[in-house]
Amino acid sequence: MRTLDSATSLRIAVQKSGRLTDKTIELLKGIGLEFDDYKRSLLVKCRNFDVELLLIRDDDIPEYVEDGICDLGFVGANTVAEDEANATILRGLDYGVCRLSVAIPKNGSAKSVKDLQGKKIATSYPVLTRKFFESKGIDVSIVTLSGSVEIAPRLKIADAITDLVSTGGTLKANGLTEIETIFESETQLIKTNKPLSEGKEQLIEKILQRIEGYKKAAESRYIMMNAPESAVSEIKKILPSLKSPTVMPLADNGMVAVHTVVPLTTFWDIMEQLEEAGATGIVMLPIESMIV
Ligand code: PRT
Ligand code: ZN
Repeated sequence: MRTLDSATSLRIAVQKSGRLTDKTIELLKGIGLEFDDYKRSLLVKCRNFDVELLLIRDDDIPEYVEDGICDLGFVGANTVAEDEANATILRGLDYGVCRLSVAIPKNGSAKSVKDLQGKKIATSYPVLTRKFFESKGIDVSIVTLSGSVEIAPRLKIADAITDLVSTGGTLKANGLTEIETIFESETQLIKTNKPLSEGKEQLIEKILQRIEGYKKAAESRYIMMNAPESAVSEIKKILPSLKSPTVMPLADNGMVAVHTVVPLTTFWDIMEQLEEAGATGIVMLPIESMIV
């Protein structure tokens, strides 16, 4: 059993309670990290790796990683960019997807961002917002609010806003229209730029490889089917598999079982083509993880 010395454990920052928490915990468990209830403690040690999770507000994550208090962090790209954090983005993760957009009152006089010249813009993202308007050569004054930005135009605090949007429901409910996207965001895994021990670097490499496999598995399906032996060459042409499919003889004369892995995006097209080629009893199974 490995000893878990907090001075040397790889420390990973995770949002304590919010939109990114469940998916991040699911991902960490999915790549094989075992830990106890993360809801009751701020610092959670992994049982099977020299890793500990620090559960904090998402806004604090870039700074903690920049300062080397945490070695890795899972946080929205919007937060990383707004903080202008000095950290390395290891990879994007396809959850927490949203965009930072400019929105204006539906029945207001402004119709495009150009019409916002000289106006007040409310936002929780002053850095990204300022950069955007500067890049367009539009002079605006920025009103920084920590939340409920969508109400600012109705309260006459601002003429327009920039805010995170996912479904667009919040903007609509507040009589606002999205007119331009400033920044596309998803969750990112970031790494400190402070020097790390060889052991930590190796562990990070391992975590990255496992995330790769976990993501690939989520995007793939294992498929099995039966087919007449004579149809195998046609079936092979249809299957865009990573390697050649496994073909096994069945007890029935002239019949074989074909097993392989296919990308989820093409699954339904492939299924129909396989049926036409003579495959029967096609079964699709999710894959928990795979080495890629
Ligand atoms: O307490 P803590 O500070 O940790 O959490 P928080 O309240 O600051 O953040 P949280 O949990 O709301 O969001 C964390 C991260 O999730 C954000 O930084 C983004 O990277 C990502 N994310 C994805 C979103 C959204 N989608 C999102 N829709 N963050 C916020 N929203 C809000 C948005 O601000 C607006 O109020 O949801 C509303 C719009 O949603 P729609 O669906 O109506 O368009
Ligand atoms: Zn926050």
